[in-house]
This record gives sequence, C-alpha cells and structure tokens, in this order.
Amino acid sequence: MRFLFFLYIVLLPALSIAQHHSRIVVKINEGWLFSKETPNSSPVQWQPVTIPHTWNLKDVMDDTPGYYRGVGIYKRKLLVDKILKGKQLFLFFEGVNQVAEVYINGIKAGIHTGGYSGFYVPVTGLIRAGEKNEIIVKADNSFDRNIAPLSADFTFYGGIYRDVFLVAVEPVHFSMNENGSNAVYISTPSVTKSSATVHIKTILSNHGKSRKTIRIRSSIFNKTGKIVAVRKTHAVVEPGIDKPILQEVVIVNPELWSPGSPQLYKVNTEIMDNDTGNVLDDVSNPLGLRWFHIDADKGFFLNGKACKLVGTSRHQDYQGLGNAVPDEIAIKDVQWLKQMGGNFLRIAHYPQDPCILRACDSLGILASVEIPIVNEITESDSFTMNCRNMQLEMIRQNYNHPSVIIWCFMNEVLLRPHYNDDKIKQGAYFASIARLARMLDSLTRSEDPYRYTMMAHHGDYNKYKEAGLIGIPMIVGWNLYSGWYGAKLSDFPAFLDSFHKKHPMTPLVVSEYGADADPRISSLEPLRFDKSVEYTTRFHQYYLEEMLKRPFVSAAMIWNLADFNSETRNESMPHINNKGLMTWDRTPKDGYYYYKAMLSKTAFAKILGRKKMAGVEDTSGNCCTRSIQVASNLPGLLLIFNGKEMGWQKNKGGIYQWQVSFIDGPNEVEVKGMKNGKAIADKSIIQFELLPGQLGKGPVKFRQLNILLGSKRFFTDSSQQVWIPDQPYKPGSWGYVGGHPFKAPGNTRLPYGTDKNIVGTDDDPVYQTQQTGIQKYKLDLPAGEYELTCFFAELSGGTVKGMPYNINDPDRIEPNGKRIFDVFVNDSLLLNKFNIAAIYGPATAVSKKFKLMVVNERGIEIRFNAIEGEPVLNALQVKKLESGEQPTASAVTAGTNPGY
Ligand code: GCB
Ligand code: CA
Repeated sequence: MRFLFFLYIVLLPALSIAQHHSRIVVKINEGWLFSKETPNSSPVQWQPVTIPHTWNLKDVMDDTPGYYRGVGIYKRKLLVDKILKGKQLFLFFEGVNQVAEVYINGIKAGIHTGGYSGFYVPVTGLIRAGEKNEIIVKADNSFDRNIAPLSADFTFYGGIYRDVFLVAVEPVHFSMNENGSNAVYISTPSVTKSSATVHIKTILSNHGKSRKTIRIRSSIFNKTGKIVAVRKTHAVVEPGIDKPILQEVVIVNPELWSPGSPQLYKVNTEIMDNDTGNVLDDVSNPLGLRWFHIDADKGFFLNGKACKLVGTSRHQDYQGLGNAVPDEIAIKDVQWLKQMGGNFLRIAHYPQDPCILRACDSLGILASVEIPIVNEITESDSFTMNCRNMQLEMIRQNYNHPSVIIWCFMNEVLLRPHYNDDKIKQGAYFASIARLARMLDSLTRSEDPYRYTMMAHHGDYNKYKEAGLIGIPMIVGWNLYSGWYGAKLSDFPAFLDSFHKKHPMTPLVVSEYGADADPRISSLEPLRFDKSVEYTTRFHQYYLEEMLKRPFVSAAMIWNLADFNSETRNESMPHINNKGLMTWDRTPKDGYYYYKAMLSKTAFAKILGRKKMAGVEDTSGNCCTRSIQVASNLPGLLLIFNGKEMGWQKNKGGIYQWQVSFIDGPNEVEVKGMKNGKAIADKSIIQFELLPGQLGKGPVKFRQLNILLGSKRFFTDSSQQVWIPDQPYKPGSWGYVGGHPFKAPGNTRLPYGTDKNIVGTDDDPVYQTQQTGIQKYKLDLPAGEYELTCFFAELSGGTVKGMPYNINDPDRIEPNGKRIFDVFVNDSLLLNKFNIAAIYGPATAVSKKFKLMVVNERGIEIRFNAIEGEPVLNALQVKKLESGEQPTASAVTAGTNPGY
C-alpha cells in the first residue's frame, strides 16, 4: 500500500500562468505501475516504474536467445485540477514501442501504431477534471507483419520509453490532428545573405459550439530574445473544421544558421481572442535561416559554400537504460558528435526523441531522419498505410528543425529479398517495393518541397538498379563495408567511382561505413574481423581519406556514433554491435579521437590505446618494444616517454606513432605540441606487465601468464587481466606443441576462432579461440607452487548464426564437435576421458583449476591424450603461488569451475 502515495499527482497550474499561456503542458512520467501481460488466471504483479521505461533491459543481454516481445501494461492515477474543466485535454506520448492502446477510466481513448514517433490521444470528456482518473496504456512490441521494422540489426525494446505529457488547451487551439505535430509549419522558401522569406502555416481547430473570430500573432525573436518581426492575421474559425492560415515574413540581413554559427531564431505563434485579446493557445518553434543544395559533382553546399558533411549515425539506446534514455543523457550524444568536429547526424533507423533534433539545431549539426523500413517490406495495404503514416509523422513533427536537410525512407530494403526460390513472385515483390518507395518519395516532396529525399542501399548496385530504386529519391545513399563484410578495402573507392560514372547527375552519400572495435581487443597483427581496435582505426583512416579525395561524395556517415544493442548478434561481445566510435556507455574509442584529429578545430592531443598492457620482454633486454599512437590535430608533436624525449614528428593524417620500450610497472607517457602559440599536452600512465621471455632465467620474475590459444589477439578481461596471444613452444619459454588454431568452417570473414556466443561468461574472447589437435603445452617454469587453470569450450556445434545482414547466410544447426581426451599434468591424470560437448554442451565456458608443485627443473608439461577426435585447449592461466598463498577463488568470469 505504501507506494500508492505516489500515484496521485495533483495538477496545480498557477492561475497567472494560465492567463498568458493558455496551453498547459505537464509531464506525467512519475508514478506509473507496470506489469507484463499475464494469463487470466495468474495474479498481476504490479511494479512501480518511472517513464522512460522499457521491459527489455535484462533479457536482451542474457545467454538465452530472444527477448520479451508482447504486451506490457502501464497504469497510473491522475488527479486533474478543477481548473481544467472546460478545456480540451490530450495525452501526448513522445514514443511507445510499438503499438499503444490508451484507456481512460476503462474507456478506450485511442490507439497508435509505430514505435518511433509522437502522438496525441484526445481525452476530453474521458478525463474528469477535479477527480481521480485512471490511465491505462497497453504497449505491445510483438512482431507484426504490418508494422515496420520487420527485421533489423537493432533491438526492438518494448515500453513507454519516451516522455508522456498531459496537454490542456482552450476550445480554439492549434490542431491536434496533425500527425503529432504542433500544427505550425515554418518554411524558408528563399534565403540569401540579404533577406529571408519565412512562411508560417498554422492549422486551427475549433472545438467550441460557435464560430470564433481570432487573430494569429507570430513573433520572431532573435537569439538575444529581441523581436525582429511580428505578423498578425485575422481569421474566423468554424467549429469542427481545421483551418489553415498562411503568414509570410521577410527578415532582412538574416543571421544565417550553419554548423560554425548555429544562429537560431524563435517563432512564437499565438491564437488570440479577437474581442478580448486573450491568448487562447500558443506554441513556439525554432527557426534557422540557411540555404543549401547538392551538386552531384561538387558535393554539398551550405549558404553558398562547399561543406563536406562528415558525421555519424546514432541509435537511441544506452548501456543500462536500453531505449529508455532521459533527455539529459540523450542530448550528450549530439555534444559528443559536435566535440568530435562532426557536422552531420544520420538519425537512423527511425525518428528519435525530439530532444535530439533540438540539440542538432542549437549545436549546428545537419541531420537526416528516416522511418524504420529496414531489410524488407510486407506487401499489404496495412503495411503501406503504416509506412505512409510514419513518414507523415516524421515530416510534420520535425518540419521546423533547421538542422534537418534530408528525409529518408527504406534502409537496405533489398537485403532480405523474399521469394528467392520463385523468381516471378520475387519480381512482383520488387515491384511492390518500388511502388512503396515512389509513394513515400512523392508524399515527402509534396509535404516538404524544401528538403532532399534519400534511400540508403547496401552495396549490391545491380539489385537496386534492377529493382528500379536508384532513380526514385533525390539522393542515393550507399552503406558500404568493403574491408569488413566484404574482403577488400580497395573495393570501396572503386564502388564510389563506378557509381558516380554511371550516375553523374545523382547526388551520392556514403550513408554508412564502419567496422567493429571491441575495446577489450588489441592486436599487433590486426586483421579484418578480429574486432581489434587497431584494425578498425586503420579502416576509418582509409575510408575517410578516400572520401575526402572525392568531392562528389557529399556526406560520410559513420556507422555508428556509439555501440548499440543488437540482441540477435553474437561475436566477441554478444548482443552488442561494436561499430561505435564510442562504447555503449559512451567512452570514446581510438576511432573517435582519429575523427576528432581530422575534423575538430579545437587543438588537442590524445594518447591512444590501453592503460594496461602486457608483453614479453625483448630478446635484448629488460623491456618490451611497442608502438604508441597519438591522435592530434596539431602540426607537430613531441613524445616524452619515461622522462626521455623521443623526438618530434609532423602531422601526417591525424595519427602519430612512436616506438618505445616499456618497462615493467607504470610507464609515463607525455605528448606536447603548440597551436597558435598555445601549449597543448596529454599525459598518461600505462601499466605494463613485462613477461619473462626465459622462464626463471632472465631478470624478469615470473608471476602470471594469461594465454589465448589459437589467437593473435590481446584481451583485457572483466577483472582487468590482460591476456596475450599464444606462441609455439620454445625451450626455456612456453608454448603449444602440435595442433592448429581453430577456424570456423565456412566462415570466410573470421581470421581465426569462432563468433558464437559462449554461454556462461562475459569474457567470450577467452573461449572463442582454440588450439585444435593440441598434443602438449609446455612451460619451463622453475621449481615452486603454481595454480594452473585450463579453459575449454567446444566450438563446433549448436546454432551457427547467419550474419544478420546477409540473407545468404541463415542460422543453421551444426553437429557437436566429438572429442574425448585425457589431460595429464606432469604425468598425473587430471581430466579423465574429458568430453566437453557431452558434459557441458557446445559453446559453453568451462574452466578447470589445479594446484601443483613443480620440482627441480621439470617445469609444467600438460599432455593431451586423444581417445576420440582431436583434443583442444582454448586458454591457459598460470600463476605462481607465493609460499603459503591460497589459490584465487575464480579465474576470469569462469563458467563451470569444479575447483580443486
Ligand atoms: C548495415 C545496417 C545497420 C547495421 C550495420 C552493421 O548495413 O544498415 O543497421 O547495424 O550494417 O553493423 O552490420
Ligand atoms: Ca524526451
């Protein structure tokens, strides 16, 4: 009973406010109760929640495939003040995924379809002012073949995940029937340096009983709050019909809006009672004065100047919050992008919280927005109507943002072509897609003649050409991943040149490009798909340079600003798409600083790489030579390493590199440079764990070794231990004897290992590589007491995920790897007839820990005795125990660990 207290929220708008601002808008995020829909017989478990809320926080991250897609019920009590009697009342939802049914006091008030735009629900007559009312919202994120998106590489979190408001207006007000917009549409049909023509179109509603004479007053304020223009228009509004009014204002010597100087005006539009002068309704909208166009050869121009668009896409979810992200956190993404020097945001693959475009307006970020038709369509009238409605909602709700320059629909719509085994049906399906695209395109052009239309295609030119999709939108966007999903980096510039040659009149943007960087993974031999940060930074350097060379590429849209949830994905970090320049919780990765070095005008230097490293000592001595990279936009930099000057270097494309010799323990790294007489520096302490090359003989003492077999990667695990790649056995040192690195059969992208989710661990890369067919593992350790942990996972078997972005690669069941082997350590049998798949199942983390004494010069020899199939070992940890020291409780986030 205690929490009931929170359910009564009293609305007490101050009377004085009510007279000037007759529109009352109150956020009602607090005090909701939530329950998943339960079968009739079982009792409902209500749980207090605050909006924004999603019910999929946990189940999108666990080891069980799938997440709850069904009905979630929200309810709350609302005591509405008597003062609102006689007003028109509405609920406004910024976003509910994906169908919302709204009930007031048990009566259905409205339903809305589509998870990514706002909507009004009229509740006049249902909500009783002066009384306690009950609001129930049934939200449903079940798959629905008639609602886009049907499939996609992001998670369809369910819930009321954006803000909710109660809105009260006088009977005469700005129409609420305008697809969730505020019914004021501001356009700028002509803007030059000397003058700007502004059109303000308003749609009025009269819910009163009689016609009313009113005045529309639009006041334009500049950024300092000074009125620069006022327009008043008389109108008579009849009850029951929505009435459009058009006003025109000319602003001389406008302050132009641009990324470098995002000058914003504000337009207040009021409905005034003609007799009393009272304000009946008022809304305020942003206004930015700019003009732009794309030249298919020379690229994008803003206010008459060439302006290469470089920026990112953004997904709306965030670590620990899912898609239910409060505005204060969401807008930081736009700030991150701005600080990086980006000037463009692709709001993909769906319209996002209104706070995002507000932030773009005020920070000076140009933007595109799109509706979530992704991968495929359904050929049904209902799907078509829902898409049309989404497009209208997107355009009307976001019409006034000066940041928006492109309306987009359909992302990679031919990625999952239906009817692959029936070419006739497939032809008809492609024709349906083209028809839907043409409808959305012409709808967009007629709704908004002042912006561009765009579609984003995947890199299969011929398919889009044959389906007739290339000629439909004004801009063709290509999502290109050569050197990531596709084999060769050089296919990227080749594609661009070939498209531009074939379509010299068509504006072209690279609507996506990117590669995964798992910030825990690093490599001295970076390879495509190894998920190392190093490979991905190189990938971005290559792509950006190629695009900067080509003016006809109007925009470079990095996929993605931040890592995001993709529940169906496995790979090194299951359920996360790691193509972000930042992590899911918005920690910048090296790629972010590379772009900052290339784009930002603010002088900076940033030491890249990890703060904790490990490596084997050089043969020549008590140190380990590695490179240090620094991202900077300064013309030159000096590196000081452990107090020693390592020389100046000149800027060659944003990233500097020095070779240095790390010593064991903390290493001090400092870079210095100058810009315009100002000193700029960065400092970092890198903890280096120097590993002995010769065990027990050299100067470096043996403490611990963490080895990934069958791998060329370094990995920092969840307890901050650094794992290193394996080596073949060398006398005096350590390494494997026999076998070969595991390579997933049929997977042409992975250089080694598997991309399966390993059940029972968050440290998947510890288990994802393996030495298959191993005979021995030898460590020539000196006498003493050691703790030895062997890590296993059966990598053959279970479900092999098709790449979600590749239809020719569907999920399939693989037979379990069959192997039975004994493991002896220094001739003691430690694992007898070990059969990983039979005991634990495939792709499951298993660790076995042992304590042992090494006597004399014997060292440790692990011997694998094959009984059936090939023995395997995935990773190995060896720790020296000081005399009397107890072994540690757990090694990494171990799976099954029977202990000693
Ligand atoms: C794409 C999709 C995007 C994916 C991305 C990827 O082409 O448009 O939704 O997330 O590739 O990372 O595979
Ligand atoms: Ca919001």
